[in-house]
Amino acid sequence: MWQLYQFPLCPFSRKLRLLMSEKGIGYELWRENPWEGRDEFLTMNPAGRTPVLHDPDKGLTLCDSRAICEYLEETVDKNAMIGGTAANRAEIRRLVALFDENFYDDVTAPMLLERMKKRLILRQAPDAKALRQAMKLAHEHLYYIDYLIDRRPWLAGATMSLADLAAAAQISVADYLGGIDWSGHEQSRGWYSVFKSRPSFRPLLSERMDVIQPPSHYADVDG
Ligand SMILES: N[C@@H](CCC(=O)N[C@@H](CS)C(=O)NCC(=O)O)C(=O)O
Repeated sequence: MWQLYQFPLCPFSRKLRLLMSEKGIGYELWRENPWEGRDEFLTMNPAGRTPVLHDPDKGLTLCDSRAICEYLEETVDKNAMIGGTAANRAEIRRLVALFDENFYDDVTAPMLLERMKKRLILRQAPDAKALRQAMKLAHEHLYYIDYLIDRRPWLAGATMSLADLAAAAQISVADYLGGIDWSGHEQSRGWYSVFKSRPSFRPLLSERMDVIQPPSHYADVDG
């Protein structure tokens, strides 16, 4: 059985969990706080980042969420999440990069720093200006999702794909940390609430990160 090393608010681990669940791949969750720099963890992933996917029976260790998602796509046929024509697949990969890189840098990473790391690790107060800037940039990203959903049923086209999983994973962490204001984003809200009711998403929404509590609408399917 796969062992997934992660912590509840790691968006890249969330993307992987969504993919594994949608493809029906079983796994065990192993809690890892990458900032602690545990020796055994650094041996598995010298980059010191979650997620890491390990199969003790095969002696196989995979690192980096995008490399792992591609591996699972190549080895498990069920529910292709990077499918369609070459052009469709390029569009899926473009959007995965947009959410893994731009959304993460603009919104999720600053929210994690200000609301999680400063509280749990650095024992510092959050910087209100940095939080306002992250929330402003979240609006820009939600406007782009509104634009896409006005034109397609799912972010990258006619069917759900890894692009939707990557976006929902980032947004769910930002939402947990109070960084998402859904007002004025009906298309994004509708797309995300369909997602929230999927069996793959429910376990993520019920998990909590230590002493940090999400806003009341966070796990509400109609919220
Ligand atoms: N490109 C990597 C990014 C992984 C990443 O940045 N993970 C964060 C947690 S969300 C991490 O482990 N950071 C190290 C730390 O917090 O010390 C991936 O897709 O897996």
